[in-house]
Amino acid sequence: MKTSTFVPFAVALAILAGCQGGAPNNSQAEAGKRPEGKKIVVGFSQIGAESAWRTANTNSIKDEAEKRGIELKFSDAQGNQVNQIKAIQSFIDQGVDVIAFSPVVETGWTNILQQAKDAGIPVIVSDRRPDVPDDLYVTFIGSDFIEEGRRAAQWLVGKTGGHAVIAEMTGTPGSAPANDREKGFGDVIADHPDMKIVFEQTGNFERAKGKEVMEALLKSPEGKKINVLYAHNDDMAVGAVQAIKEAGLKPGKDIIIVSIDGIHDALQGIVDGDMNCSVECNPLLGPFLFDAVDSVLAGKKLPKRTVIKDSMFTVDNAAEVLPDRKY
Ligand code: GZL
Repeated sequence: MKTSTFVPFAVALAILAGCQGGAPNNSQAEAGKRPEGKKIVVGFSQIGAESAWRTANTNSIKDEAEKRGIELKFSDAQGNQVNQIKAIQSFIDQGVDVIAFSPVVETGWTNILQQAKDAGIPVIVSDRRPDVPDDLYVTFIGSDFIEEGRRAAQWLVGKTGGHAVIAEMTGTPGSAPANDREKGFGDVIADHPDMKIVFEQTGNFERAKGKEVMEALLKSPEGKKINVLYAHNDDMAVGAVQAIKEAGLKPGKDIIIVSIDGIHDALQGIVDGDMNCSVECNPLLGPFLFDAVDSVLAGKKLPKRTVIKDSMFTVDNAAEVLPDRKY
């Protein structure tokens, strides 16, 4: 991504609603010719249902489409890129007005997105970035995962005084959040020679896998050395907490736990003292997505990148946020 605009949620919505001008592509040029009363049809290819974050993301998209009277053709790929590509192909064949998707991994999208472009169907990228030329999608709406990784590491430096033996539980291999959260975290701890990552393994963003990986780690020599777990999402961290407890250790104390997403169960873990920090990654992208759909169909120019503002939760603020946490 060449241009990156970091704006708060409300401001980002204003930007999406107010963008003017710009050369619409042929489908946008057709926008003025939509038959009266014809519903907007959006095809959305979702990754799957691997985490509480993903469920909240799906619910936000479905709820917003219903609220706006948009016909949503929704496909759950069960974590499989081939299924996502098939879904996008089907949306092209059906002649939907707009295609949106969250790419499970960064690579392998150029061909199918070129077909969407050739068919004159605008593509909006939600959540995760694909590694494709900028002209193959209209806009990318999602959080800055590198910054999330940096924030997790910066918090950990403060918590540990720059001394830590770290296990890193990574997200889906090849996915933008896994790549970027690893990079952001690594860039910060590189400045602290007494902070070392001694173990790295994927839990695929899944709670059960997070528990399995931690169970095995605690039985290994490295498991005796670590005093920090950095998990690329809260679901894996919550799974790891269960394994740490079953091994007779105190999560949040014997092993400091920092993760990303800001889901309810992580905030509860922080309040209970089992976890220590969760960097938020806002999943409620539905309003952004459908404002962008409206703008695209109205022929308005959109920023290539809209970065969603994220918060961070620790023992200082988790309790006040928890009661109203929707996901
Ligand atoms: C991040 C999103 C990630 C979440 C995980 O935007 O793609 O995928 O961090 C989810 O919980 O599975």
